[in-house]
Amino acid sequence: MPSEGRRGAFIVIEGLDRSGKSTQAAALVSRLEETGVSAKLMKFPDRTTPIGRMIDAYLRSESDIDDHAIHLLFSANRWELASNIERTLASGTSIVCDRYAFSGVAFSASKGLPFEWCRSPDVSLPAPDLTLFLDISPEKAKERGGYGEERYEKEEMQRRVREIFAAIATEANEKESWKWTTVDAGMDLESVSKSIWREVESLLSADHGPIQRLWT
Ligand code: FDM
Ligand code: MG
Repeated sequence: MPSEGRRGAFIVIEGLDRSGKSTQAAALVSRLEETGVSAKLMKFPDRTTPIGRMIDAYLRSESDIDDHAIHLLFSANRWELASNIERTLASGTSIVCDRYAFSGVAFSASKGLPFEWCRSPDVSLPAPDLTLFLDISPEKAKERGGYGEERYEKEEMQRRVREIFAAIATEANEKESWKWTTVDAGMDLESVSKSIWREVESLLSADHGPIQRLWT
């Protein structure tokens, strides 16, 4: 139950493939619940919706979609769940989200689409209260069993994506419009969990205020 009608926190976990995002996101939800904080796991792309199924087919190379069009579908996939995010937070439940709009920009911009263009469809989505960027070198990521078969799981692409994530981090920290923290994801699972929990604990002890809007 929310205490004094306090809204939930919106925590986003970003990073490259094989950085441990999904594992850490699930672990964080469990830890929050153990601590008595109601929490829900979300992930983007959410492949279960009709738009999500189109994205899934694209990622598995079962369909070809223009780079701009697929970018807009990824964004639409967030917009179709935006009111759900707002309702959940308002009800006092926190959200841990595996990827969000930063992945949207990083992956599409790495294909050569203009950065500003990539950002625009996501402007004014609910903004995270905390973004944890799990940083890992593409070499180290590769050691963790290599990439799978999906469209973007290639070392060259991951390298470019990492550079764009770094640019987003710099901008986020300069403007301080939302809190972005880089976590060294090359450490063992336990150490990464500990770093994440330190950040989350300080977030939870602070007052969140109203939900911010992304890039406004
Ligand atoms: N991805 C993810 C994008 O290209 N744009 C987006 O907006 C999002 C959320 O989809 F390669 C890419 C990132 C990744 C792929 O993601 C599938 P998961 O986390 O592996 O399902
Ligand atoms: Mg993947």
